[in-house]
Amino acid sequence: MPQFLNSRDADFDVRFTALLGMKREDSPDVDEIVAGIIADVRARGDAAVLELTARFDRLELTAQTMRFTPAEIDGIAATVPAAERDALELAADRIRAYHVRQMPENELWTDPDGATLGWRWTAVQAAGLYVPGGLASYPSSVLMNAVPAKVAGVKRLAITVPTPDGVVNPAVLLAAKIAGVDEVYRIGGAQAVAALAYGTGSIAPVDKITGPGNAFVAAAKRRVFGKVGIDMIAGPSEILVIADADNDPDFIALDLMSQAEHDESAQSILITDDDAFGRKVADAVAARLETLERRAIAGASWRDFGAVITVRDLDEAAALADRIAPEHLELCVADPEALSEKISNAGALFLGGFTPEAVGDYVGGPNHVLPTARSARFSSGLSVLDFMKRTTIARMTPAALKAIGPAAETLAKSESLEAHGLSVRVRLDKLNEG
Ligand code: HSO
Ligand code: ZN
Repeated sequence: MPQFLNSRDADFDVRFTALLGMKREDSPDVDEIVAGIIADVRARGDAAVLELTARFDRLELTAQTMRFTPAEIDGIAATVPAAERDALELAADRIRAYHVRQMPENELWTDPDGATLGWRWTAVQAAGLYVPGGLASYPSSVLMNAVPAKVAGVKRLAITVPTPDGVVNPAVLLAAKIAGVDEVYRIGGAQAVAALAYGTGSIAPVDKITGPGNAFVAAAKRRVFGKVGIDMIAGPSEILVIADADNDPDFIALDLMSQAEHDESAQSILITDDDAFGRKVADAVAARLETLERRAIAGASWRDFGAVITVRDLDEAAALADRIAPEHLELCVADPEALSEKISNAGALFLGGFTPEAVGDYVGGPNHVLPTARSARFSSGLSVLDFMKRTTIARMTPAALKAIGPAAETLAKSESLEAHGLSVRVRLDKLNEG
């Protein structure tokens, strides 16, 4: 049974605060092991990666066979059923169309002092995308990472995907192909992250690494941050649904279960202004949990972290949503737009009763790599900007330097940085001579 909370209850605030503070992730401390793996890859390059792959993935590779050839990718991708291929293509098209609109503008203007100022956006040269193996080897996540990178203009995009015992999800390779990925390597774990960050004899280093992974991958991403950029360290999935009594309880139950089935540590919360409706949704969840294929995972998530919260009105729901700062927020109410304007802390919004969150996981267009663990208070989902950087531009005319240079000189003096001040002064002197 999930927790039932009611904002009218005296202990509501204490219980709600406890819900927010729940520690959901029990990530093992693997940092020491990861530090050793990274050091080994830095020192021995390919040899280390190949040895670790043999040990962890039971796969004997060489520097040559580490990388899938284009012919191998084509052959394996061709085994994906046509319906799945069509769906991936539709998803890629929609994700591309959405992310093209995120492309930022360069700016350049001349201010009243005569200074020309602005900035210019450029793509990172090379990016690496980590794709998990096994159960969470999601082709949709390949698209969500690779398509924005290519839209941003990343020239070289490399994927690493572990293939334990040589097994790979063919749809992952097809998604990589559809997205225009340039290189795919059969490696995983901290050794793959290290290879992408530092390079080996046969893998050139990248500038930015994105993509989800297990505790080893997360620790490795933290460790290589600074040498390369990283996206974020994603935690278990979350969904908050705000729904009024005009919904079908079974629809809402399935929306809650769609994230619960990701992970035993996922969190699904319903906020409603109708207590009886909340009970009906909980009953519908219980019924679905009898048969869902992933009932063990979804059931554990719902039992340990699920919650049904009854509030007095939707304004109260909006205020609670902002405190939760969920990864995904569904607004299944009569006027979702109006309600959405009252909420600012959410990774992704899904408006109205016909927008199940799962549509956003696959084909809506917006990215499904989103801030978790309440980080939507200060961060955003993956976008083209994650694969770009901004260079500022300044050009002074002589008149502009005359106008603003003396203030720079004064500040340089106050900071006791003589060469700073002199670099301005010698130019001003020359201008004053002329
Ligand atoms: N909902 C997940 C992403 C995903 N769903 C991939 C299905 N496949 C992110 O929270
Ligand atoms: Zn999902």
